[in-house]
Amino acid sequence: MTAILAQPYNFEIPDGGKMALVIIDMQRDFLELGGFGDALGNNVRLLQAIVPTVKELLETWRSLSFPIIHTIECHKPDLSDCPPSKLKRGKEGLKIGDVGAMGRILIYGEQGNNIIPELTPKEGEIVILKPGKGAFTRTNLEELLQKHDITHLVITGVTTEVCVQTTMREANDRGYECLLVEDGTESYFPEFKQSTIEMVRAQGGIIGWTTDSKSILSALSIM
Ligand code: TIU
Repeated sequence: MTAILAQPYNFEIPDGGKMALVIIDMQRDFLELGGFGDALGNNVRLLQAIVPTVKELLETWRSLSFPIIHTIECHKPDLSDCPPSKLKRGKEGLKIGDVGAMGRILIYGEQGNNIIPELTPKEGEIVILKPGKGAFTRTNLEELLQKHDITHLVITGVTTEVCVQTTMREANDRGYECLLVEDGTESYFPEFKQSTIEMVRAQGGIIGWTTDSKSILSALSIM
């Protein structure tokens, strides 16, 4: 069996395309000015550095016909799926549903809510619309993973300590083997990214494994 060099130890690649690439919330709302990330007071430019890495992984997964899952954090236009606690957060005039430079903030279908053009999903790829931070909460992700016989998740996207870590924890508790791509994830807070990487792989991989994209690409190239 082929394995990916990872920490705290090698991550074994399952046979038969059971390893999905998960790309979390690579939306204009988090990476560009005028979106949700910006409205929360963050420097969104920090997140743009991982786009080429995630794109390279995406193209590799496409070339291997391995499963691909994109997620979008979003809410319905009437906000009926947004808990009051989430809605209340943020600055007046810049909350979820308010009109920003790219349309209504974090609302499905608005310009700012789209995945960035470099990573636009193709037909046949799974797209999960999620109202929470974790991709399993109030979505059919688990059902889809079971339907497609997916057991391993290679996780990328933003932000490391919020939607990425929450999703990874949810997946780990459901029995999925998760590998976090260190150069394929980013945070508005570099120290939070580093801590997340360390806490995921501590205690013998309590939540999963971490590695870099080069190790993944090199393992896949000799399969
Ligand atoms: N604020 C922040 O860091 N993240 C989010 O609100 N959502 C995601 O991480 N996608």
